[in-house]
Amino acid sequence: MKIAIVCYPTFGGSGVVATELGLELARLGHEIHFITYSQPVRLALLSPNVYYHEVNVPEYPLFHYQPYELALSSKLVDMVKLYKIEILHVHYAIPHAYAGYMAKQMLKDEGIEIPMVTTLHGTDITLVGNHPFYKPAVSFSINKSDVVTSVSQSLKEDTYKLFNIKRDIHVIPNFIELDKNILDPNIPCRRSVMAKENEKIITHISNFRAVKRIPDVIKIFYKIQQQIPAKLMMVGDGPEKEKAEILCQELGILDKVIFFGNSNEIDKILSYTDLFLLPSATESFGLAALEAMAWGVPVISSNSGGLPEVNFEGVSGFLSDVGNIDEMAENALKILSDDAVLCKFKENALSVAKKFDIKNILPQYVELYQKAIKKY
Ligand code: GMT
Repeated sequence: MKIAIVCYPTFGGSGVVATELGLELARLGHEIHFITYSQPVRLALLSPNVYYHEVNVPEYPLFHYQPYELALSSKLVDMVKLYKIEILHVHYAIPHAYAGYMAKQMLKDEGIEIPMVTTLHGTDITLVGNHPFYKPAVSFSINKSDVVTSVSQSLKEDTYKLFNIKRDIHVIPNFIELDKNILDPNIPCRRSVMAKENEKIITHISNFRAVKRIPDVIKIFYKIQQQIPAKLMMVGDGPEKEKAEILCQELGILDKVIFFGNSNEIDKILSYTDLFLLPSATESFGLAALEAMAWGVPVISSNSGGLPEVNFEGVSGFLSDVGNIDEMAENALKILSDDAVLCKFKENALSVAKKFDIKNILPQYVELYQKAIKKY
């Protein structure tokens, strides 16, 4: 199949999922065209069957806001015609599903019919898309998609609750490429850069937005390090980062916390991690938690949104109500204080992650694509 993938090219989960999906489809021999405003961070361009088409939005002083949707829909039309693309897969409803629908209409006018799959990722429904300023356009473009998928059952239910959706929503969970999780033995062990031998390594990875409840991460760690020697790895960047650094200083733990910023060494960091923290206010799936589990790292998370579908209570970690940092810290200590318990949770985390192996998930997308193409 010739498939166009539209996504955000940044470190966010939706862009990561879209990129990994495209790369795996390309490995299977499909022709994949990524269409976005810059090269997706995890995209290796020198892969067979992979194309990247940049959407350029010329700056024009008349425009207070540059019209990205317009440029994207025009680019989609041009690329579909040029490469004879058979299906559009847009990740994140805003504005991608909207631009995709416009492209479909323009193509129809020229006698080209092409199906569109829209994958809902979370904030496009629960935080941003739900805003009254966007809601009619988001409802419309979801209803006009040929196939709609969501990354968890919880997100599917939220979508039906928040919007007037008349279409079926197929739940296809996010995935992980487990075969990739092997560190190059030629790269020297760098655990010592992060922590001393006797210190446990605790990690949080996110875009440091308010929804991630960064102060909770710090406060949970504060309680943990009072009981056992530990270090906290804070990976990622965003609006809450500076406040987090100040909080660490106020609590007197700045020397026990490393702020990495956006890192390309996530695999290395996770491979040395003992526990992952994700106390988010809402999380449609929690891809970062799954990535940690795939390295055999247990997870302490909130129980919001789709997290219970990924982190299994008492198996791969523990889940608590949002904001219950005392319980989260207690559960973290339950896991970390006894090496035998930690070892069991590590094993469990990896076996839960195996359920989300890309090999099990990818055929579900392929089947939907094939059915959608056949219908046209
Ligand atoms: O978590 C974010 O703020 C980024 C956002 C995104 O669109 O990249 O993540 C959402 O999509 C991810 C991939 O499907 C999910 O794993 C995240 O749970 C979801 N974030 C939220 O629902 C807050």
